[in-house]
Amino acid sequence: MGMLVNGIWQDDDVVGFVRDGKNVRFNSGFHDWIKEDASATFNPEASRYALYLNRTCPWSHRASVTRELKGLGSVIDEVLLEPSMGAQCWWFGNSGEYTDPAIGATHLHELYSASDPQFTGRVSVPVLWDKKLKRIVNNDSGALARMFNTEFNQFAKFPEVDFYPEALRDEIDEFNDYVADRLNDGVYRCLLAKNQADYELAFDRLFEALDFLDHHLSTLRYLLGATPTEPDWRLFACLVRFDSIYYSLYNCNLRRIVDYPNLWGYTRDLYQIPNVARTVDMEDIKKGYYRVISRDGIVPKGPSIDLNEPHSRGDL
Ligand SMILES: N[C@@H](CCC(=O)N[C@@H](CS)C(=O)NCC(=O)O)C(=O)O
Repeated sequence: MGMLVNGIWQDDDVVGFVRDGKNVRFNSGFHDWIKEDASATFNPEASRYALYLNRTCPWSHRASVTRELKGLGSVIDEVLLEPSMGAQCWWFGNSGEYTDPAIGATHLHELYSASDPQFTGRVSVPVLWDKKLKRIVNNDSGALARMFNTEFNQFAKFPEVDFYPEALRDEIDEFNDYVADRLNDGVYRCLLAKNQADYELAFDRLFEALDFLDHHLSTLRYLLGATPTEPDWRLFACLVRFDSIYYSLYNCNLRRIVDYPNLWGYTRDLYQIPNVARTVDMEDIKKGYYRVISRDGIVPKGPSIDLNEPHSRGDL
């Protein structure tokens, strides 16, 4: 897939950064934190930061949905990249629809090497760019969602929305890990397994988790009760892509989400929260995955899924 080594793009991955069925997650690279503190390099400010992402990526999704639901749309810019990867990973494409307002980059890796000319690592979305210091602040989706949740409340339209409430932090951390391991990474382990046994193990762990979550959500509206928290958005990002992408393209085909009564209602419930739908572009999602991973690049027309179908999760 390719990566940066000492700030230079190269087409092959180097040892320690090769993705396969056993290694699916790597150190993101940039871990600075935005904080209201006179001594901090990065303070919360309106119009200072830009979130780079595309609609394909489920990790970007947790940051973009937090930005929407906190009401930070006019505080933190959003810069979209082309949904499908090019020869040098994420890029702005050649349709003219996507451009980089910061440094006129054609590829995302240029923003990485502009931030750290010696950067070695994978070039991933999402990325939070500081327009003032002209560098990446952080490229870890969990950290970005957390910062949007807690550090921008003075500018947020909905400061009262809290996806990491103090009283639930231990349970949230636990569910975050479970969803990351079993679902977000679990589908990739199915895709990238190098042999039948590894694939079957990944497949069984994935569906065991979906069965467990379907049961868990039979009595609770959201993972931790009556309001959504961080792990709900991590799970949503996987579930909303599942039937269109992972079921067919990633060989995760024991059951679809529409076959799980509770998970399917839960996915619609989250989707129908105001402003969530604008973070989901199923056509872009399909293009992003199929054009790159399927052998012929053909994007399937189906399945036909109605995320707006009413749900009765409000009764729980
Ligand atoms: N560290 C990242 C990982 C995100 C991630 O895996 N993004 C994928 C897109 S969905 C990516 O950009 N992959 C490119 C690569 O790893 O080379 C995070 O959690 O924010």
